[in-house]
Parts: sequence; C-alpha cells; structure tokens
Amino acid sequence: MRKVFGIILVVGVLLINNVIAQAALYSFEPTPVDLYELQHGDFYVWSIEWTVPKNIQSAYFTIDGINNNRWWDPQDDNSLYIHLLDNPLPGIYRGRDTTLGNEFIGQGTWLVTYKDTNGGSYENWRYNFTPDELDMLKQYGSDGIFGFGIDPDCQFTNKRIAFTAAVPEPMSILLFGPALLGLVGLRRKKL
Ligand SMILES: [Ca+2]
Ligand SMILES: [Ca+2]
Ligand SMILES: [Ca+2]
Ligand SMILES: [Ca+2]
Repeated sequence: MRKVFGIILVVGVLLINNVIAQAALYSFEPTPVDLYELQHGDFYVWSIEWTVPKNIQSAYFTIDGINNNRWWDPQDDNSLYIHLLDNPLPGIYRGRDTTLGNEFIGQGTWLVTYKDTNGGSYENWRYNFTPDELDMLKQYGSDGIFGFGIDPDCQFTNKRIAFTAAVPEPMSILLFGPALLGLVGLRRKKL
C-alpha cells in the first residue's frame, strides 16, 4: 500500500512540475493584420496596450507568409527594420518615409532587421527576444503601453503580423497544490 501511495505522490509531483513549466500565451495582432502589406514607401507604428508582467518568460515577433516581391532587384534595399518603442500613440500610425534607410534610428530599441534570403519563396518568420530585449520590454510595458516601429524598405508582402508573450501561470500551482496535500494527508491516515 505504501508503495502505491509513493507512486501516486511521484506522479503528482511530476504533474505539478509539468504544469508549472507551462505558460499562458498572450498574442497581439495589428489592424489590419498585414499592416497594409508593408508598403515600401511607408513606415508603421503599432502600439500595444498591455501591462507586461514582470515574470514574462519569453516573447517573439512573427510575420507569416513574408516575401520580398523585388528580391531579384539589386537596386532595392532588402530590409525590414523593426524597433521596440516605449510610448507610441495608441493604435496604428502609417507614415511616409522621410529618410533613406531605417526611419526609427534613435527611437526605442532596435530589435532586428529582416532580410529576405530565400528568393521568391514565402516563409513564416519568427524573431525571439534576447534576455536584454525582454528586460527592455518589461521596462517599456510596465506602464501599460509599448509598441513596434516597423519600416519596410522593399516591397514585402505578408499574411499576418503578430507579437506573442509567454507568461507562467501561477494559478495552476494553486489548483494542484491542495490536491498534493490531500494525497499526503490520505497517505498519513492509512498508515
Ligand atoms: Ca522570399
Ligand atoms: Ca525607410
Ligand atoms: Ca511605455
Ligand atoms: Ca519604408
């Protein structure tokens, strides 16, 4: 009997570890979801109104089905500049490029410059925040607003742009904790 309860206890602990390791995913999309197909002569500011939790585990930026339609043209700058911004105005802002190159130089934190490296093929692209960038995200998002500055300098098409954050779920521990205590109690009683 003791052995059986020992096994149950071990399974219970494994279950709890598994649940703690899980995280809730918070996903955000701009409107329109493709940011007007990322026009060459435009830049975009996409603000997100969300208080970034201090215990955020990871974050990533994704663009599904992206392709540079002028990948064959050596005259064209094959670049999509992406910055993390602290306090953008709410909503989506679509502006016209005022300078050559990255419109967001000196603003917020430069995350990455996407370049199309697979010719005419489409791809689902994902950029994972580094630990330093995750810290900046916590700092920028602590007041409930942060965002992205996106400047396509080539004719990119895409299907969907999104930002996703993974946050550990403490509720699961609260739910499974009493169950484990119950098992321990049951075991003691039987002995
Ligand atoms: Ca491509
Ligand atoms: Ca530009
Ligand atoms: Ca902010
Ligand atoms: Ca542009």
